[in-house]
Amino acid sequence: MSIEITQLGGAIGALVSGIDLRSLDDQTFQELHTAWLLNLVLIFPDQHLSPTEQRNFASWFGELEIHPLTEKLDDTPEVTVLHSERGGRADVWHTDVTFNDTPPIAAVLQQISGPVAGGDTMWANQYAAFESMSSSMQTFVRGLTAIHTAWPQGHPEMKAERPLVLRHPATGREALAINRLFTTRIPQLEQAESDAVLALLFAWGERPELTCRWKWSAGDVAIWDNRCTRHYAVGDYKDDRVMHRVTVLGTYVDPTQESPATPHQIPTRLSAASAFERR
Ligand SMILES: O=C(O)CCC(=O)C(=O)O
Repeated sequence: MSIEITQLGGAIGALVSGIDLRSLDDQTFQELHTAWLLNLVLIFPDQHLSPTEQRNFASWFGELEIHPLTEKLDDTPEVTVLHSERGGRADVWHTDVTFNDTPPIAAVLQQISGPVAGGDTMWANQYAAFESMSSSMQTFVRGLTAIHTAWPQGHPEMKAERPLVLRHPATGREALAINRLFTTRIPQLEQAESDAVLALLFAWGERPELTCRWKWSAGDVAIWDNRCTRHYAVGDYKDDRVMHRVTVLGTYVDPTQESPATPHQIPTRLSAASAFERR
């Protein structure tokens, strides 16, 4: 397969053409994986994957989640359905499931049907968010942790305290690791200080210069790296919008290790609620 990769935004995102996600081989996967680590979000237009094909593609990247709570397909439970008219809207900048100690590493999203206009998805590069700070600010935030909770989904007891800056296990780059949906507090600071610093850092990581945006057509597929991005589903549409999503759990798989890059076993493990459920 001879694939072509072109940048989508200056800071994040790439379009991949000349590929059929149904028939990956080890070498093509390695190419894709490298491009994914480099661009953080890959878009594959016009793929029209069946639920099984979407699940199989995602399973190249690691172990998959079967979500205990969300609407999913009966015969392919790894596929969650995001239906805008049934609450499947995610129009707040977020990173998925950061209230878990090991949030998912990736999500594979496909548009099944969408509005005539609007309903784009945006992603923001959180390496660039960190790297564009002054060194004084970098030093300050490196010393902090943040509390993340699932309160928007009605589960404030589900929480994690994680460093505010995380080093990506594959690239070694540091990324700002907070988001306005789930991050509630910097415990080292007084409440008012924490509120002000979080407000600054939320906005800092959402600047247009850090983002790319995809206008979907049915059958388009995206995969993002949840360890170094935030995303936002723009809520500017009226018609129904249906997306299929498969989540790759936070067990990192290093494709350079000696085991061949073949898809992972489909697991039966359950894990915590993800972002779109908050309504
Ligand atoms: O529907 C979208 O465009 C994004 C969905 C989303 O935010 C999510 O799956 O976490």
